[in-house]
Amino acid sequence: MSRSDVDVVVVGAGFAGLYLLHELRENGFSSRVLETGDDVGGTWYWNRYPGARCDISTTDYQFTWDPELHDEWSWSEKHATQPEILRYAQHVARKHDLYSGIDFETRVVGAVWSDESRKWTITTSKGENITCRHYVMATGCLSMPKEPDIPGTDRYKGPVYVTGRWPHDGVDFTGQRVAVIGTGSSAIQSIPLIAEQAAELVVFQRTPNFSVPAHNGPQPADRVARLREDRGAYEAEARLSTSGVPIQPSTTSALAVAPDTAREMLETAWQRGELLALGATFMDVGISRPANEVVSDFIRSKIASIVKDPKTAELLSPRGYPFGTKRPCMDTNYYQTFNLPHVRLVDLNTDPIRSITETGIDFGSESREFDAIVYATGFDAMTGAIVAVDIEGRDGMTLKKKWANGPLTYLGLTSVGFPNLFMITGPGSPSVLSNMMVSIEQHVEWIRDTLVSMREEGFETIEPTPRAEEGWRAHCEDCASITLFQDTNSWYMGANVPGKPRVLFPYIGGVGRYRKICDEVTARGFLGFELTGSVATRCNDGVVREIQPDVESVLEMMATLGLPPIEAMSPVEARAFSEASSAVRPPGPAVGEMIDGSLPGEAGPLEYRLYRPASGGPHPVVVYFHGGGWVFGSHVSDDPLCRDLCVQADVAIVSVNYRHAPEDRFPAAALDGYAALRWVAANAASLGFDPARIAVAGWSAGGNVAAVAAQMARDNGGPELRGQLLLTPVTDGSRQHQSHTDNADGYILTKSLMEWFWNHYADPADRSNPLASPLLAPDLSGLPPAMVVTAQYDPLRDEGDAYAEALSAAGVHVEHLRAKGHTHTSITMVDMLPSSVPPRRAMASALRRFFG
Ligand code: N01
Repeated sequence: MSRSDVDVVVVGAGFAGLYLLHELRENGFSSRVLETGDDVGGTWYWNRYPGARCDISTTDYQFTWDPELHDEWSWSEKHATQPEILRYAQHVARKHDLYSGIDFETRVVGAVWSDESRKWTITTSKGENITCRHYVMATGCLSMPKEPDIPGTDRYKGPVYVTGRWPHDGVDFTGQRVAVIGTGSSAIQSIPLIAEQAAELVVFQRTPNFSVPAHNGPQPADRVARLREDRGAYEAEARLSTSGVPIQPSTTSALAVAPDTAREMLETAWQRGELLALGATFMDVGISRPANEVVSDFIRSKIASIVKDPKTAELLSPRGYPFGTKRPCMDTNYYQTFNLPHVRLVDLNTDPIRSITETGIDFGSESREFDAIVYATGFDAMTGAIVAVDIEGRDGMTLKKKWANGPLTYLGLTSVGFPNLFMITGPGSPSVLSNMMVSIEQHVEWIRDTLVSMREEGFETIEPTPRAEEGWRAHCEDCASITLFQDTNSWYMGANVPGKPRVLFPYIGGVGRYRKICDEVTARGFLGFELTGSVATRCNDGVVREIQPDVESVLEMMATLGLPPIEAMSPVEARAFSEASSAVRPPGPAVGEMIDGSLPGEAGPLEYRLYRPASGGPHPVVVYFHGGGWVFGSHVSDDPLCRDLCVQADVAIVSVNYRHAPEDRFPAAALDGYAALRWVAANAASLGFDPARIAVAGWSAGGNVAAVAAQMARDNGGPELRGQLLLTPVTDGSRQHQSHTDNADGYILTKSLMEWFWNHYADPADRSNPLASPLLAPDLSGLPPAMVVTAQYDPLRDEGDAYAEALSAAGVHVEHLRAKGHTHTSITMVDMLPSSVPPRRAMASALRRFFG
């Protein structure tokens, strides 16, 4: 093997580089690992500041690929210190003879792809050019300290320390006046120890952080017991968990328990001394601001009870951003340190640093001299180390230029225009939102298996397609948008580095979901990748995930329940099942008033429920028809949706219990719908509505009834309608549409259930009647303005789309919302699915527009 031409060049000899080197060798790939430092360890090589520890328990933060390590190595504490973790990395490297595969004190200064040779050329700081087929960045997510952005940093003549580049032989602060700038994890770990030595310590804080006590000590007994009992099962659970640590997800809302109970639960979590325990106490800490406040309040109360000076306690108390959206910290006596007489906290919001000077710091109205300054100001996270070297891909494009507005990757592993470039724990993968060991192992194994598979099939290059990359970006954004992360100035969002684009850099869909997606990409013939070789080219273009992440979670949860198919039930059983399901859902927002009554239908009285907003009337009124396939449901079955529309659109809603099949078949529901509409119009004024502002709305079969009622009103002399809101409506029972097949199964409303509904409702001959299939009406002109909402994963999608298009072609003003990643039912799940909020908001806006 020539050392200057290898199969794979790997940058970085941290845990990722070490494991990858091992796997490359095991699988017969030649490689070079290039490392800037003079030893292995990565993060744990560079971050030697006092107090540096891992804040994931050592039961979880260790390699799993070499089972012998578990017997050979025993951790002395629950949260290992930096020297111990570094010794562990060195032990692994020695045991597997990895040192011999690493070039130390060797930086990469350039990397250029050649389409002609299908190889990368890597130039090193030692002047060497190495060609390689594959180039892997194992450079770590928090390895590039942030450039100083404080005025005067170069003026100071005394010693300056950066936490991420700490001197190897330590620093003695005894008797010194020390300034620490920053209050992130590194500062919070080091401040108590620096305070033990310093004569005077001033901490400069821009944003207070949430920190929980580490309670250092032995490994957690419950985890150790589970590992002893069945290590394989424990590790498998970690790999499929949300954050790479096997924690049973909570099913309790922080808002569903009494305040005292919430406090007790949080106190238990606080005492555990585990980073993830507080956030995992409740299911909605990451997605609901009020739920998050329960946890935030608890931590603030802890700070107030620890820090004696109330003013300092308040300054240390984070406010204005949700717990967990900046990386929470773990400490040993951090808050207690501020009770020491020689420790002072400066709030940079009221006393900003005017300049670092030759001898100290000018801040607020003061000038102070210091014997040493510690910068704990963080990192250019996730992308800093990757773009530090101009990686030049196809056609001279550099990754830095491509990522100017935010990193674009497929799976956080690869990027269009950069064939055969892989990133370990790159942006767009769970990385820093996970236990890094689990994520590193998963990426190394995916890259290893991909290279082996390419070799076996004779492919030389692999590159994602633009469609797959854009799809992944959209999926990452969908995941991020249902969390609280996006409004916080955090390094997760790139907000700590001036000029850095603001996006959520890591993938927040969870480690388990992410792993399944990567495995699916492989199983589907490298979906979203183009592979080329001298023998063949293969491109299996596509998008791996488009479904909204919370919708997918609901589907997964329902799949585990093993529910019987509704179409195997009798109508009576189906109605009971539907009512039982409705009984356990959140109720929806409070409205001004709800009144139940009855109105005359086509063949007898029909029940209705009136929802009125709290605001003063007279309100416009929407006559609403519920879903349930004409077979089940009632005037109260869509309660949460009706309340939500009532509040958001500030309209009155009359939800009607039209007659159901099979007892009352077609056209009973249609005729009742129109009769109810007529009655509401005739009695609008006496019911307190504005008689000039009436619309119809409905979901599913109710959307069908609403559309038919609008046509009947047009054809039978009124009432005049201001609009029709049709949510995933049934519009055509006469034939199959493509979406009936595409979305036949797995999305709650199935093709066979829809057939069951139709069979109960209408004879085949009747299904072409426009009163059953409004799409088939010979003329759609003259109908009121419409909003039609269709869902991507709905068997009814195409007939809804067709109705929107047909209305528009007939000159009707139509707003057509194609709800990406949604199912037939998901948009109605009020207070359950954050991703359903925007489509419902759009529906409420449409109602407001109907009524001017
Ligand atoms: O860096 P940080 P870190 N003027 O970015 C402040 C991991 N880690 O090295 O919040 C004044 O968190 C900045 O203020 P603000 C862990 O993932 C893990 O501490 O931007 N202040 C902040 O207070 C962690 O999250 C472990 O307003 C300035 C601080 O400096 C990540 O590494 C241990 C400033 C930077 O905090 C990074 O942690 C350590 C300025 N110009 C780290 N610029 C464990 O496993 C920045 N700041 C335990």
